[in-house]
Amino acid sequence: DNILRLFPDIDTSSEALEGHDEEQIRLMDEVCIVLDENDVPIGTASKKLCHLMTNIDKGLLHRAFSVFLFNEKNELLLQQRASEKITFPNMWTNTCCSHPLNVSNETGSTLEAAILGVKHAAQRKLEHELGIKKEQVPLEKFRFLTRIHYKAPSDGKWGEHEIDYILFIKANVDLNINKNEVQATRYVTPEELKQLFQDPTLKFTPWFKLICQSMLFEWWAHLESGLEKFENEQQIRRM
Ligand code: DMA
Ligand code: MN
Repeated sequence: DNILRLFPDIDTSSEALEGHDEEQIRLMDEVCIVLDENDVPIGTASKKLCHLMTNIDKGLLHRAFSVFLFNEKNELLLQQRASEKITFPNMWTNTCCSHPLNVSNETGSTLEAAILGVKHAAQRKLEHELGIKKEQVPLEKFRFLTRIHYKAPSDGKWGEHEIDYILFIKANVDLNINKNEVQATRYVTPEELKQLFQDPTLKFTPWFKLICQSMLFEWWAHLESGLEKFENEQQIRRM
């Protein structure tokens, strides 16, 4: 991890992973893109290092994306995270989230290149988590809206600190759920989603709540016409 030069006193111990699911531990070796506050890549670090609260508290920030997928009826596909997930297990959230990795087609320094990079990463993870074939979610169908910079603890040890690229896509897809990632899915209308938020037995991820409380319902209302005016926002929204 070259990140040790930038953050010399970072926590690199592995005890935080003890007792977790083996496959999810393996995925903690993925290499994320480390950013400064303006979304400029400054290095790379493992997914594990990027999600330890002790490191986040030292300023470690990485690039991420959040996909919101809608069917032909403009219903949003939600997922409930698997109990095996190390961060935010069992919580309901938007269709798919993850990180562009330090691989050639997912990195980018300019905003334009970074948007293309997260679209490639989105295709990869829609297939990995939900079994959606790339042909059903072609790159040109993704619409980039904006970037959200937020920080959120999960439990004591783990959390998120990301610049999160928001991607909308309208596509009818076939699902083949990876149970190690996702325990349930459902499509919702805006009204149904608002009802779900009233159910005290359901837990939602912090980023999904932030997006719902700010822009989601307005963007959603413009899915059929007028979404262009919300697309390609240059400014990073700080939340
Ligand atoms: C990380 O999502 C990205 C955001 C926007 C929270 P995640 O924890 O689902 O990532 P992964 O599926 O790679 O574990
Ligand atoms: Mn993350």
